[in-house]
Amino acid sequence: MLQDNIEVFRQKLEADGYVVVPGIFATDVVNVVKEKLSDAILSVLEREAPEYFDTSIIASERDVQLLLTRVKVNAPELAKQLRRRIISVVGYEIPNVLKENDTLSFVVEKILGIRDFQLTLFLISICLPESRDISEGLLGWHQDLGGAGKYTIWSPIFDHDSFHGGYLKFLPGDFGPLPHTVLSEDRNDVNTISEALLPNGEPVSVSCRKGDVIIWHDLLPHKTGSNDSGISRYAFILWVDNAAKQPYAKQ
Ligand SMILES: O=C(O)CCC(=O)C(=O)O
Repeated sequence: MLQDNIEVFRQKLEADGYVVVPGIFATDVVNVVKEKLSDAILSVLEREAPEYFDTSIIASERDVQLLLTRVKVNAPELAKQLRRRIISVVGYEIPNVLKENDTLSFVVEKILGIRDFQLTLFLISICLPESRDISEGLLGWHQDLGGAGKYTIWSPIFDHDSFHGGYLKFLPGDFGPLPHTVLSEDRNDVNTISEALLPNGEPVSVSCRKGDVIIWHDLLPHKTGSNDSGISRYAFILWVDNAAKQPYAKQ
């Protein structure tokens, strides 16, 4: 199935700057990431917000994810701080596990045209419930600009009910580097292109299912799609590039 459609995916990426490729990560691979995330949520909550660390309600992994949602409802500022802490605890591991994945290697080679690749960074994206703006930790319009790799690979950890609204928004088009002038909520996040400087075009909303990936190239303007649902949304993000290239920090 993947093999049969590989050329279609390659052409879609070339034409629009992004592509959704289904069925890349098996459940056990996503589970490794999920367990790391759950551990990080629990350890940060226990240490930094013990009033929300309620083990009696933790019957399943899903409940662990809901703990953070509960903080956002009761204490939005605290939720933002915890979100950053969780990202810093869990955010920069695992590329080696994922790099061993044959399906991912196949995709990188056949769709991105990179035979010997490096995954330089691993980041968990946490989009808290009812979040629609960079002041709430979403990333506004930006280009990745080759910061950590030529392409970004984004994959959700759960199937989520804000699926249809778009996990990400893209502005397809052939753009060079655009000025990034708006500071993001967190100095470790990327800066943002102001709406006034955004080129004309029709943004598209893009989602996928757990195990699928969304891939885009580093000049494609994109932003986090809002989370209009009542529960947090989680994804992992990889930057991929030629192994021979020296990685350097994201802009
Ligand atoms: O997951 C997100 O919120 C957006 C990720 C993104 O835009 C990026 O990594 O460049």
